[in-house]
Amino acid sequence: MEYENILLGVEDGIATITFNRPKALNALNAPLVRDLSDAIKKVSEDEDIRCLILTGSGDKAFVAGADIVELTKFNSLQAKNHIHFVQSTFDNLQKLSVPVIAAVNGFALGGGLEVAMSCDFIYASDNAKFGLPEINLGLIPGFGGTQRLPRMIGPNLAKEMLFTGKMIDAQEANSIGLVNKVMPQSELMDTVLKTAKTIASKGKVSLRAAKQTVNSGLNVDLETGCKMEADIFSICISSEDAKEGTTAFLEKRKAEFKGTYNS
Ligand code: CO8
Repeated sequence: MEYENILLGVEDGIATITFNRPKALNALNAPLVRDLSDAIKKVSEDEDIRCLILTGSGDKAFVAGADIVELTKFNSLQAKNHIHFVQSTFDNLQKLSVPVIAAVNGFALGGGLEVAMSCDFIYASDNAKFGLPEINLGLIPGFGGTQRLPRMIGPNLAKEMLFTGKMIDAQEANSIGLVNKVMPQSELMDTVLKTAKTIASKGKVSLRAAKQTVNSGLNVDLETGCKMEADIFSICISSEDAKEGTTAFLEKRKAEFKGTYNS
């Protein structure tokens, strides 16, 4: 399906969503988020998709934040309704059963950083810049930034970024654990695709289980998390993928995962 504000492509089981408003540095307005929400639903319904990549059009920005022109038109109630819609869209992104990689190719500010943090991990080009600059607008983040950033980099560093509104470069983002890998922009998509292909070659059942166990475990104490791990492991072990993976190891061949629970 054609969208006005994003591009959705699927090749060899790997889907790519590209934020596509380059003249506004891919800023997130309501029509773009509606497109994103629909595309996430499509990805969730397509059994053949094994991995999703998010990136931005052009060589300057991933997403430069919420659309500031649009947000000046919201009253309090409209702002709250819009925020609920965007937050639920980012939650749906985070809860997708397939792994999601953010390929950050430039500015990831405000809502741009918030959408990147809703992905499973971030690879960045060396020109990328990250920040929550809402404080400079007399605002705070509204799409999960006050919650996800401290969980990712700790409260002290997150508060410094929130209170100063400063941007950090890709190297610094890498050094504080916000970004997994930094590379020249010309290598970003190839590197992300390579990782996506590695992920796509694994068993769908165990990928989903690994993602779900980490995400759910982050919200509970260690003991409860380990119990969840045992429960989810016990479901995994009876899957066809697990039989194939262990049999392939013993037969000294490459596993061919089908992604089904029952044999
Ligand atoms: N919204 C709308 N338009 C934008 C945005 C944005 N966030 N960012 C850039 N643009 C537009 C510019 O206005 C400009 O348009 P034009 O060519 O028509 O003048 C074009 O993109 C290019 O931008 P610049 O000329 O500014 O490019 P520079 O290279 O000089 O600067 C920056 C790049 C540093 C990224 C700069 O554009 C900037 O600071 N942008 C704003 C960043 C920002 O503050 N983001 C946070 C926004 S708030 C937010 O994300 C969440 C708030 C909570 C939402 C609640 C909703 C109800």
